[in-house]
Amino acid sequence: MNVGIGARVKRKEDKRFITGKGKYTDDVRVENQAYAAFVRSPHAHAKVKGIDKSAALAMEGVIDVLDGGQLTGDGIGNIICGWAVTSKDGSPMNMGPWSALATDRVRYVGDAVAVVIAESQALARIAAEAVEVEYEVLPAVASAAKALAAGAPQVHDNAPGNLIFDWEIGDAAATDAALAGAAHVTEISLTNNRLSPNPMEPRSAVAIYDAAEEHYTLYTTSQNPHVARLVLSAFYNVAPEHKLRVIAPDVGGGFGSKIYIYPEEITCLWASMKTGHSVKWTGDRAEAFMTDAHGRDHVSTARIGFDANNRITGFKVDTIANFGAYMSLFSSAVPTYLYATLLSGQYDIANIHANVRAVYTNTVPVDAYRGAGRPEACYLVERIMETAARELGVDPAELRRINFIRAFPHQTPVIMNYDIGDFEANLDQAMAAADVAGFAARKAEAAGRGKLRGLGYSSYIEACGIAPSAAVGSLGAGVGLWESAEVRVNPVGTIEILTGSHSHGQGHETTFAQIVAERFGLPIENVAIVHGDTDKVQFGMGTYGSRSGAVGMSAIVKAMDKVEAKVKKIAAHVLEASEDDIVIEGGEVKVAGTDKAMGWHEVGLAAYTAHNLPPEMEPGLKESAFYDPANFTFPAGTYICEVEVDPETGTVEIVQFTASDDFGTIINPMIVEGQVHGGIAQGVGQALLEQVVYDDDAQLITGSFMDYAMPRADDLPSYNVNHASTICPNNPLGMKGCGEAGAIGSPPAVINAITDAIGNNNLAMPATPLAVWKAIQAAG
Ligand code: MCN
Repeated sequence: MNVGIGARVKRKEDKRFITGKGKYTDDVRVENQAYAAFVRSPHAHAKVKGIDKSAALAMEGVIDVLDGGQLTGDGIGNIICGWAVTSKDGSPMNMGPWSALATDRVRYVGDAVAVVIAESQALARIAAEAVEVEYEVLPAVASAAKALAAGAPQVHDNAPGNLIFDWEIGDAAATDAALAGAAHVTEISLTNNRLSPNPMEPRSAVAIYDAAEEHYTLYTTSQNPHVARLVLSAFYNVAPEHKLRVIAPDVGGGFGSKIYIYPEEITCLWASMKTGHSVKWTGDRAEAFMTDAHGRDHVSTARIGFDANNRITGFKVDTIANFGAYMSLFSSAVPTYLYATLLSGQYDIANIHANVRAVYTNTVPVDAYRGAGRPEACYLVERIMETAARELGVDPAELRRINFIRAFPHQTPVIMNYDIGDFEANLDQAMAAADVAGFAARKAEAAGRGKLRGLGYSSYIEACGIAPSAAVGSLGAGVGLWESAEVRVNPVGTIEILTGSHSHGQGHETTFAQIVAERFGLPIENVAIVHGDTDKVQFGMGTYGSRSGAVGMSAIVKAMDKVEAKVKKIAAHVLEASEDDIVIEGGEVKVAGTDKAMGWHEVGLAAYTAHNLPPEMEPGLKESAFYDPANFTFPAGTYICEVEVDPETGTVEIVQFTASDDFGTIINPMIVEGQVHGGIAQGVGQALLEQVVYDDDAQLITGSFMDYAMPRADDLPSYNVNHASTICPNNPLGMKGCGEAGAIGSPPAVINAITDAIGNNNLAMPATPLAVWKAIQAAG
């Protein structure tokens, strides 16, 4: 059976997942186990005047109640954002202090004030209710626009006017001039609705302190355990790196929300040392809604200019980004380096300028959620293109076609250098697959039934493979995000791949094994993937930004190159041939054109039984590599959504959703399709259903699945997913990421389709039946 590149190999990991044998953090059972429950602020903004722990401490089985004063007293550092963004006046970002347990002030509903450690989870929760916190309630603000207004409540003393930074990219004067001279200017204002990530597995942590060794182990729901260890050590002062092991076992989805180090992980580690117990915390769904980093929450206005031939002359954007109450690890990168740098979309635009203001509010921190910045860019670009097409009276596909970038590499005015693509091929493929030619007839037929049909396009582009050190360095932003891998051939000829990537649903155990099995001609069962443990894997930057294929697998290829070179030397020595004549073929290491061959078990044995090796060669057969990409990869494509709207009720049915994606070389089409399906489901969720709502006092209104609508099977169509690929020239496998595309490309396609159907462009996400019905009434 072909298991190599392009094969639809079933996921190896699914056996344990679908038989309930996955091992998640909450499944970890250790000796001396105690449980943590957090005392959380019910107020969005308040001074903490006092904490009365006595009732909780008096309960039998309560081990301790710890607070922020004790935590900071022990030298535990503040949570910080690691990516510097400098305001246009040269000033650094205003980062407010964030202690894992609040000391004097709470800044959002759910901010942790104290932690109860008890002998059972139930007791810990009951005791947490018994902790009396005296608050002095302060005025609060939830909306970023309101937080910028004069007289708004101040979230942090060191961020006057709640402004974190006021950043710009591109040439303002040239863009203004281009718009002034344009034959037509289209203007749009829109909100990118705030979302809750909702992975199936809530966050969890188990901290184990070994007093004899002064050593900590943390099991946690992390997408990047090595980065967790690094920041826990370097920034938060929990333990020196060599005294801390971080393990991310099976993780039930992350979607970006498990990148960061959260207060609970820091607190559990510290509480374990403090109490002498192992400390476990598993959040419930309400805590997830309250405390998992949210996504999106942008308010933007944009103007785009066209010349008389409908070619874009300039694009100007002003965005306000809600950061919530604190800055988390990557938050500053999201509306800047991951958003504004993609505002050129698929189009040849000479002049772009974007201004981004990042703002504190009394809401939970906002950071990456599937796509992180790129969905916001795509939504703005693709909504304004569709709006412009309607204003200009040009077919929306044609307006895109006129403006597509056709020559590569292409340098945009907002930093990105697109390496390769064929945007027209994706548009053509999507239009054919969606039968756009037959749309008019379908619309007429639907009208006969009293229904409104609409068609919406979205030609998206994103930057994945985060992040080339050179690009990151030139942005002055922080660390380069390379990846590392180790390939170990065991003495019996099986192979272990140790990778710094972390799979939490993406199927790495299968796709990573596929490239190794194919390269060395081994059965896929003989290849194991090891990940998620800082004691086993040398280092890693983890999984986000659809980087594990393009960056993580490239590191594996680099390590395999080294292994192959050594294998050839060993075989040449044992088989008494020239190294140049050794080939790896059909699962054997052979002398080309002869029947002299070694199986992998013989090569493995030779490598470890040193007497078989050339005299100058070290024993063993394992190699490691670090791979730093030369550029981002640029997945792109066109999505076409067709909807039918019931004008009586405003109900929207997606009758057809067609995708044409360019992901470069595809390793496993089945896994890639699954990624696209999942991404589109989340994009449809954003477009039609999902929205985090805080009231004017910054109380969270959507605190459960009763209030926050996730897409269900009957909200989603059967997808029509197609591929038209260009091979990425910047990594050895020619891959581009696929993990976020669906969530990036789909929201504008859905909203463009609904607005087309109802004849009113003024419709915000989520397009609930009520919102759509109102828009229909407004359109008359
Ligand atoms: N792949 C492939 N061919 C390609 C590209 C990728 O076969 N041309 C395969 C890869 O080998 C990998 C999978 O597709 O098995 C996804 O690869 P990639 O696009 O590199 O993305 P990552 O593995 O880095 O995953 C991150 C991405 C992100 S950023 C989010 S958010 C997201 C997503 O993946 N979160 C997910 N998909 C998710 N899927 C699940 N089930 N759960 C999440 O939390």
